[in-house]
Amino acid sequence: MFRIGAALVVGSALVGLSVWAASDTGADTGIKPTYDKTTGKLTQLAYDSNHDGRPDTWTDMDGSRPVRARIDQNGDGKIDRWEEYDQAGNLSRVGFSRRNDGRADAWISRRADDSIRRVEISSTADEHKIDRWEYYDPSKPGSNGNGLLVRVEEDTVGDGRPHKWETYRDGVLESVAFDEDGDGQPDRRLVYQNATLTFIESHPDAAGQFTVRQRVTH
Ligand SMILES: [Ca+2]
Ligand SMILES: [Ca+2]
Ligand SMILES: [Ca+2]
Repeated sequence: MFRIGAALVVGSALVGLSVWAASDTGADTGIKPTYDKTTGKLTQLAYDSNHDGRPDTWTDMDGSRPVRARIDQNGDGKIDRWEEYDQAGNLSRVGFSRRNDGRADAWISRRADDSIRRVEISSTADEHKIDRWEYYDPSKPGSNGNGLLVRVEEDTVGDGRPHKWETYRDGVLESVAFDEDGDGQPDRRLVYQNATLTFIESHPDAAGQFTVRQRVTH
């Protein structure tokens, strides 16, 4: 579902395409340009990417520069992919709808250091209220084409900061830490071995190191 690799390819293809369309190539391309009536500047491109006669990709343009795009990838009439471009016309952020309800609720930004990929998720589909962060290692295959899940952070109280932390090893839950007093620092950590709860750590010192470690007997 979150194929940023493919996303970036599609993005650059779109940029190429938009420049191409801007040079006015005729009607058979499936691309419909809209121009500002006063300035004559290109403002939008509607593109029928799968040639079914209906546009599915709408790119807002600032002349030859793409600004953002709304895409209905599966043709159900609801937008399911949102692309944002930087000043240089490079794809900078992609939004998705995990619920497929026509509203973006998860975003991936392109970062200089792409060794770990972060997906920002909003349970209320509000890009200003991110309350879940998922981190993937794209060098390892995962179940969703986005790499292997390595950790998750969750804002459980709605203040914009994480209060729950999960780590994964080879895709299996390794630890869950909780912030119990709302200061943004973990107070208790559950440690799993072979997917079995093995230790409960608590009483962190000033440096955040847990000073009490209890073995869980089963
Ligand atoms: Ca179409
Ligand atoms: Ca759709
Ligand atoms: Ca705390």
